[in-house]
Amino acid sequence: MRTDMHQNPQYDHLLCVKAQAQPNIALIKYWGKHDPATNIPAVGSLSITLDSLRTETCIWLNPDLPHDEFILNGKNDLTGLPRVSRCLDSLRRVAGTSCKAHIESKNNFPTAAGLASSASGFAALVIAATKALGIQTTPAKCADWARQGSGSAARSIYGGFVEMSLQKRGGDIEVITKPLLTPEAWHLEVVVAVTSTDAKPVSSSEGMERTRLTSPYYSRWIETQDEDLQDARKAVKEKDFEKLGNISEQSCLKMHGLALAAHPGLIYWNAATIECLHAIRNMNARGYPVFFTVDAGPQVKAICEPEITGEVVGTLESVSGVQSTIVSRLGQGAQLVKPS
Ligand code: 2P0
Repeated sequence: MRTDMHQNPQYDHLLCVKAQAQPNIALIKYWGKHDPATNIPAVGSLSITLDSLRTETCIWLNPDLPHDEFILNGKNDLTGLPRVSRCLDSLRRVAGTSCKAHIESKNNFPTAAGLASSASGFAALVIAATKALGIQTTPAKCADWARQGSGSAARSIYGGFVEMSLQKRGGDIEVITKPLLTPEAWHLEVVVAVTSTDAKPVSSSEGMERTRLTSPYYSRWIETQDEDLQDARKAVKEKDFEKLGNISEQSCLKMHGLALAAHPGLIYWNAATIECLHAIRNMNARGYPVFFTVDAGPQVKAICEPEITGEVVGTLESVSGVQSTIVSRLGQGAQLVKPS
């Protein structure tokens, strides 16, 4: 079965399973791991899933392959392959097979540049792979497998507003990801100001570990996260834009303050990033319902009420160094799609 992203004609006769997922943007940030080996986060987080940014992933199981193959955006990705194979290994153990897979994945937005491509990537991979391997599953289980691939990926299994929380069970920590509010329940929009399309110099995993080991603020970050989550959860339930904006900006600045104080300090921003933050603060001070967040990269995300999206785009596009903007509504969770 052929798809538009299909690179290799030898797969024409094999069955492809295709899934899509959208990145999510954390309003209350995840930064730091409780256990790097199992990828259990040190803190809970709360996010919104986007609509117009998209990863599409096709998987072909092929018993003749000696190892997995991973094509990302049309190129053989040997760097990303070990993480992809590790995720597939967990699923193969459940399915009781060792059959290898050929995977082709494509993003319609810059990869590894602070736009959460690993979140949508692993969410799409898990949805496609569980289906291909015939695993009977639930969204909660898919979220947990996606989280083992990339912490933020669990949140992209669901649409709208999503919370990932940590619960202690005896000596263990259980990670629970669940939707809080559908995208239809609160119509917010996101304007992404792209200030660079280069891949970030320090990966999130490496940055988090460096922060955990060297940032003097790390323990306070862990201690204050539950209160931030509680405030944000309440703001989402009450659809209180101002409250959500305040707590989200604070969480973003706290995360970056923490990372800046690591050794060597992690500077994910460029000059345009900071100019955008000032421009958004300035709009907000003039009464516009808009707030910012920034992830481990230089792009700025402005979250706003839909009536002012055009003005937010205009403001951000006039900032020197902004290359383009992407507008998105909130979107649905990861799902299977028909191969084209
Ligand atoms: C988040 N970020 O909550 C935070 C905010 C970036 C800044 O999760 O190591 O790719 O694969 O678990 O999920 C980006 O890190 O990290 C991230 P891994 P991930 O969205």
